[in-house]
Amino acid sequence: MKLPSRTALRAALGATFSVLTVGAAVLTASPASAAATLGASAAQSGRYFGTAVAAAKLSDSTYTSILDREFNMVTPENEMKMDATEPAQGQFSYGNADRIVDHALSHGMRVRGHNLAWHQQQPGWMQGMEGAPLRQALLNHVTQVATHYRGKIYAWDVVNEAFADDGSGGRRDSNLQRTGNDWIEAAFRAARAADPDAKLCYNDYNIEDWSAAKTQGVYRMVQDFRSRGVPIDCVGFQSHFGNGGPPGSFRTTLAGFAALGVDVQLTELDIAQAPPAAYAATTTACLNVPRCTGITTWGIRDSDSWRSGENPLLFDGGGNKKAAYTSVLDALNAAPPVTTTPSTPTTTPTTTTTTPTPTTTTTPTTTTTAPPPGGCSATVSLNAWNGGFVATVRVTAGSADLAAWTVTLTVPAGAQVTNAWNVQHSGDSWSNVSYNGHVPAGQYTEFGFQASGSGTPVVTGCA
Ligand code: 9MR
Repeated sequence: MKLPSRTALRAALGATFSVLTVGAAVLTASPASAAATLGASAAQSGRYFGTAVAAAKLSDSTYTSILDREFNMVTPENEMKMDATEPAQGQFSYGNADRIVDHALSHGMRVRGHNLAWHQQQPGWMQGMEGAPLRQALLNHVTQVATHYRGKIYAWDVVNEAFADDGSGGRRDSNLQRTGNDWIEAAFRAARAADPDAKLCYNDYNIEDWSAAKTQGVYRMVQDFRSRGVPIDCVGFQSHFGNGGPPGSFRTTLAGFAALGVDVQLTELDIAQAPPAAYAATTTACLNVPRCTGITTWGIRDSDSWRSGENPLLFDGGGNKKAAYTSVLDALNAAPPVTTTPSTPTTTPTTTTTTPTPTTTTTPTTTTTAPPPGGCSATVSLNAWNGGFVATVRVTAGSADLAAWTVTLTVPAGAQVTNAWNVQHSGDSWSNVSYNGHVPAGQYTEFGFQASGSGTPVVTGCA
């Protein structure tokens, strides 16, 4: 995309598969606990704060010291694009992207994959392709890249910027679009098959204003995908703003998409001249929408920005915090703590609903029990931050259907469970609730809980 000369510029996001929420508790967060970094302050309300990262800058110690201190989500700025990962057809190149992913994961950050399909940044061999061969090449690309990173990606921008800027609310013309209007859903299905645990997002710019035709066009697509079971979990709002900041309807837009059952995220935030009030308004728009699960700025220092002439980021060229940094930090620290509202199981216990989204971070850790034949096994994925964690426990049936299950799981000493969902528990015994006891052979269900404190929950049994 080209840098627009006007004010509003661009936008990206993730959803969560969970069943219904049971039980509730309120985290206590006192003002005295105001966090000192963007990542930690976002974590207090269960969100993340991320940045775009360029592999070439990982050798710059000023850059990495800010990155490692402040952020807990990373988006490779260019290194996962199609031209970077498949420079010759069928020959994949992951060196620079791997360096970013390795840095992020080894520093307790998560990764947003950007992106699997885009009309721009296509490798030369693809630019000249059309029709069925292009469709096949696209789906192979999605499959190969998502498979390479399987298990390492929090959310993928599966498709980027596929809608037109002409006020029609329709699709953008491109060689990909000309392979058939179903190219986007085909890409999402291929991505889900390759990495079932990554959240799959559509990412675009100039979709922040609820009244814009482009916003409504994307909304209709997401609505259609949700109604037909196309696997989409999230929408990314790039949020490249002029110095006026976000449109007044931004919160409405985020809430409107979230109501479709997807998570929403601000994926490429930058604001011309970085007015503190505009940054605060943008941050607050996200904080006011429970399913707005995180914010990513498109670079760290002004000198790192694709719009460097407009000084649009939170750190100046010397790596110093700008006034906008403080306004974002203060807004994040003012956010209410995570709460989960109890909900009643409905007639369709398999639907996805409330998302106690485990957002903050550290490298997910997993513990497993051996699956006894005919019994069940349980694995724990952990997303931890300084002072707390969210555990997601997957209960997998063995060779026979489960009618009910109980996982024996010990919470680390000193940690205190503040809320749990899809489970009833007493001491170390965690059992199914009314709607998730039946697990067909070889299938799984998940429950989760949030805790203050630290350490790793240990599973010692599943029956
Ligand atoms: O910041 C990116 C810049 O370095 C690249 O030259 C450009 C083209 O690949 O992409 C920029 O990032 C874009 C992002 O991938 C998608 N949304 C718009 C971003 C700014 O152009």
